[in-house]
Amino acid sequence: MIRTVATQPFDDQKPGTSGLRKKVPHFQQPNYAENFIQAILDGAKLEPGSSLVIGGDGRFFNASVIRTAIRMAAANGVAKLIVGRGGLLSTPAASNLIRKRKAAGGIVLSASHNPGGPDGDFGIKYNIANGGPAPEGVTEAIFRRTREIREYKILEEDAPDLSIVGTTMLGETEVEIVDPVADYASLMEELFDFAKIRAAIEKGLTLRFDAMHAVTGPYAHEILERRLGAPVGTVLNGTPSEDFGGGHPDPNVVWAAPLVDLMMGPTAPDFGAASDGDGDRNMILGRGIVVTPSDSLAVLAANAHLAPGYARGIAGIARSMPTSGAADRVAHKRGIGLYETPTGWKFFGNLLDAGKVTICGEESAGTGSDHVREKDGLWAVLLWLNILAERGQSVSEIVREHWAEFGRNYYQRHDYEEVDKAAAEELMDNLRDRLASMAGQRFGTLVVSEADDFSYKDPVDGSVSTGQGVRIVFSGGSRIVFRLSGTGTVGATLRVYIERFEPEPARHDLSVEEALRELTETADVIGEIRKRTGRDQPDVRT
Ligand code: G16
Repeated sequence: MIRTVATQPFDDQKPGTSGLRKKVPHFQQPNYAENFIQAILDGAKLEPGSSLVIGGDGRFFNASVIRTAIRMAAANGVAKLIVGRGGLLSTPAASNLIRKRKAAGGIVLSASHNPGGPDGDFGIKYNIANGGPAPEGVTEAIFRRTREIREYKILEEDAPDLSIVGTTMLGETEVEIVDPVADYASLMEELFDFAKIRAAIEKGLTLRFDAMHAVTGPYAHEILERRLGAPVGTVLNGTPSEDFGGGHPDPNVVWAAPLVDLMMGPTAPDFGAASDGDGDRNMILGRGIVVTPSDSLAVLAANAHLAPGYARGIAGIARSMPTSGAADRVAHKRGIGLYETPTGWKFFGNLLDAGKVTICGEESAGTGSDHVREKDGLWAVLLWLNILAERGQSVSEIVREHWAEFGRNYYQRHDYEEVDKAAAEELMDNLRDRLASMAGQRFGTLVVSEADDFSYKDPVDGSVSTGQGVRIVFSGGSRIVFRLSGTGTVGATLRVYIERFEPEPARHDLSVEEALRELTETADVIGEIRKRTGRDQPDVRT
């Protein structure tokens, strides 16, 4: 029986960089999640007979909203639902299932790397038929529906038992519960030389993978420990928990500090990695080295041909604008295309679909390829392992050789979190107002060569996205980028991205702080960060 429930629009359901993210209590308001799910189902304009994939990262409230989403999709006439067992699907596994099953799209419940639990964050995003995040045209349509919604539809019957793999009917809708890991693990076996990685592990290559109590635990146990033969205990924090063990499932030096300490210490294994809440981000480490996401993208792009899935070479590379230019140097030297997009994986979809690029990456710990349409944490881990197995060198040797060949882009991102929203917006407006007069200005030894507010015209569909971040470039190529995050849930997060290119190998051993000191000071002068935010220091440096 379909029940039609009267509701009122909420005025704060505009999707951000990656779907709608709010605090759990905010999502728990009556009809809040239902309104957004109905807006997705309306905005997605599904054809009759369509299938949808549904899954999430297992955070607090996931189990309840999954069941609601199933009942609402059934009430709205979706013919078939493919749901991860226990309501779990990593974001890349969801992307893979959408593509493999030719579904019309997917509803993924995740707030990614944001903390979970009853006072933590929750999120809902929609992915389209190519498996990728909905592009702006679709998120705008969803947002418009949230502003005019007056009712939603939900089935009276409860959703089936999600713990049992198999197919049942819910009203007119077929609901198939699938093993969340199997298809994804098979895809990884197609792309990478598992025999070679397994042999390297047998010969003594040691590794640790920190799943951060999040969704990748079951994937990593299956792939790293079972299929690749790494010893039990290789996967740390491998059981998903609703509050991620009380931590932030954010793979960076702050939130994955125990792994970083291990990798910097005397008992470090050869290779370390971590992934985030929904399994799309990654952090890569070697003994004594943390590889920045921007460097990791460049190294993976330069070496991808060593893995069977990319043996024919890569068509091109895409990176988000704030990501360092390290990958550009690889593209230039190899004579392949380099595309600079706004922040957000959704901007890579068209480039991947059109075959213009094979590998994409972002400074925010995301790397991926055309195998799915999301960034993919374990994919990055496996490509690194494949490269290590082929080259027989350490992570540190590979990175240093890379810098010697292509130059080093010193890079750091400074995050000022929970800043007063109005103050952060004024800071950005003030910067924008001064852009036109900035070229030629001198700050210490730095002279501004160009300054703009990044805008992007999609080369495939011609759509234009403006206001994507203020770039200040200095002669010599160093740059500072200012941008407000689109994924925070409290106040505003100011991100300041600082980069300096150093071609000379003799100068590749500076500490990042030392290499970027003058630029960091200049960022405060130009952005008036202290004055406008009242902050002396960023909360997080990655
Ligand atoms: C999302 C997007 C990424 C983006 C990141 C940070 O990642 O998918 O493309 O780079 O947010 O965005 P912002 O700088 O606006 O906070 P995730 O892993 O949070 O879904």
